Amino acid sequence: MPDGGSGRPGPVSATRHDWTRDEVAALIALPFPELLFRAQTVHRARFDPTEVQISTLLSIKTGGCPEDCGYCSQSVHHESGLKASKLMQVEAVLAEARAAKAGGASRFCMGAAWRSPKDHDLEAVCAMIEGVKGLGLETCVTLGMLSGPQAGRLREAGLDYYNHNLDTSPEYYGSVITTRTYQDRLDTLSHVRDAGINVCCGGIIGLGESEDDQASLIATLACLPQHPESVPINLLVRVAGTRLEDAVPVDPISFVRIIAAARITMPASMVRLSAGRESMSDEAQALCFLAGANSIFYGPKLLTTPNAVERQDMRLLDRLGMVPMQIGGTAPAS
Ligand code: SAM
Ligand code: DTB
Ligand code: SF4
Repeated sequence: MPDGGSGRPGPVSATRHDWTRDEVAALIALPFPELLFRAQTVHRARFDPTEVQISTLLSIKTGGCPEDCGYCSQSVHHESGLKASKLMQVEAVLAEARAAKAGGASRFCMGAAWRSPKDHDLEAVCAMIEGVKGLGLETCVTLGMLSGPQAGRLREAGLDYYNHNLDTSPEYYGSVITTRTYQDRLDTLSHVRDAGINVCCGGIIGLGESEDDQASLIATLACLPQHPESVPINLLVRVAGTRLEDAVPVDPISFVRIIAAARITMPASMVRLSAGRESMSDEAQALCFLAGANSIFYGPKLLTTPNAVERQDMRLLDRLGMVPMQIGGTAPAS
């Protein structure tokens, strides 16, 4: 898809895939008015700034994960008090998807606490994907590492998006997760891409990483051969019992700066203001929208932790004169 394919007004800058960490760091450090102006300019060239894409999350298989991600309530290496459960039945998942659609979601995202799916579990997830698509919703799943054939099977079932986050910089990754490598993540992302599934890939801010790590994460995402269609930027939800429960809270203005950098470097991607909204003020969220975020998770829960309250979300959008994006309203990334 050529740049500017959305047909929306405004100057369209060239999409680059050669960002350096230092260039991104310099962007993040711009005077705030300059940074937001640049992010707004890029955003308006391809998107209607009043529209927000709404996704709803469901944990279809919770807890008991063998990985040791330092932030995660679902790792067996943590004592978060979370009760592990088996893969949900298809009908129960579809009931949740119907409720999400009735609540205004255009995409339904299903997450499983696996290192990688077993083939028989993948078949059950394929049935969920087919059922959710049948309701007229876009589908996204996040199941851990995939082989090429597994990605192909998900595509065959009609999967629209696969979420697989890089989470942090390549340099800091080993301080957060030791049970897999950055290259493992990149390998799965290329299997997903090769299978023709849209990529949802982003990270977490607040893991104790440096500003250089934050710039490096954004530069890594922006240097992927094709930008992810969807870029979730999560603010760490500090879960008691996890290794990062006492991580230093992030300054909301610094968080807005990261959102702006994601918008500027990946101009055609949907940038999702993801986990962590519950702890943000309405004003900080409004700044994130001004910085180019145009997607949120909506609903009572994320995967295992509470989300921002729905009534307040709709009131915020209303106060800002913003509206939920309809299915198909997303511009493809390049
Ligand atoms: N197990 C799969 C995986 O790791 O890819 C899928 C589920 S995992 C929970 C999906 C993503 O949720 C992680 O990559 C991470 O970015 C995000 N996440 C998990 N716990 C989080 C937390 N406490 N705060 C913010 N984001 C979190
Ligand atoms: C993403 O980037 N964030 C979502 C989704 N993709 C799967 C998950 C957020 C999880 C927050 C912590 C929890 O609820 O367990
Ligand atoms: Fe497992 Fe995913 Fe949590 Fe890591 S983030 S512990 S892989 S569920």
